[in-house]
Amino acid sequence: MWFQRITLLLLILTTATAAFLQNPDFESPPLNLPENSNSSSSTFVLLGQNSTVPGWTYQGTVQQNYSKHPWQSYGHNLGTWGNDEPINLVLESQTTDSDTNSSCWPIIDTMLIKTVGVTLVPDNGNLLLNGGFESGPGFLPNSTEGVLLDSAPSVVQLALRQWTVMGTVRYINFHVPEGKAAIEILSASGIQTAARQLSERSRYNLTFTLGDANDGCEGDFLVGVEAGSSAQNFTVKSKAIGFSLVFESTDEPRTQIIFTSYSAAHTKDGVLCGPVVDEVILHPLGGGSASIKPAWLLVFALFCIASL
Ligand SMILES: [Ca+2]
Repeated sequence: MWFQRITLLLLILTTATAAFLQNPDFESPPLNLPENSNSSSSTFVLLGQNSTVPGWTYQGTVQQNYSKHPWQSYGHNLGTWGNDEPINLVLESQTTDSDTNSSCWPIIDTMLIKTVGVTLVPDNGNLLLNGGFESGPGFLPNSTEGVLLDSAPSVVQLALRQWTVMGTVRYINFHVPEGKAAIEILSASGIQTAARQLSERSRYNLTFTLGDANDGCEGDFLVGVEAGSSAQNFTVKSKAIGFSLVFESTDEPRTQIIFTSYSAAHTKDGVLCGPVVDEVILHPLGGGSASIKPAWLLVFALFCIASL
């Protein structure tokens, strides 16, 4: 079986709707190939001026790639648009001063657009939204490598809702401690979220699960956890285990919750890997609801009424 992919040298563009892309995996072969091209004997086939890729237009130099490589999937937030509103999806490689003469360029393959709900609902009194990482980018069918998430200039550009990424993390759907997704923190990277409207000078309990993704990572992991003014390091073995950190809120309007991996780990194949975090839950110490500000309760009550 051929694996057909596009080498992107300048710019490739398609028209998309919220739930549909034509030829998202480039399995429909290009048309009107130059006469001297032969995809059965060549890894790369240069597309001619009159060649067309179903569902796509392109500018610059583009090649069809028939080889098989190890791949990495990335997730990105595309923002919002109206129902049935067509959009242009543009993928463009960019040069830097150091590689203007480079002959190596990115290869792209399957694209998946997943719609997500507008509102996240608090889960079982958890003061953090999306603490179980269940709202994030989609996974490609039969994919086992997860989805890489890089740090983004703005939180709205990140496909993992309510969290920001420092460095690079992997969104995974395998060997997950809870639900259908979790975060694997790669070397020297981290994730951060914020709890809002906590009562001042009140004590809270942050619980979370740490483990590994069963992906061949070797050794123990050192994970730093910060909550408000409290910070503690945790040594993580392979088996997923629950941990907790008690902290006292400050008078800041937002209390930052941060997980950082201090371990530089690789699998035996040389792929970056790291500790997995899931089930991040924030509760007032003692489990009562008195530590939630009345304004926050009012917002939640209005949301419930609006949902009826
Ligand atoms: Ca989860």
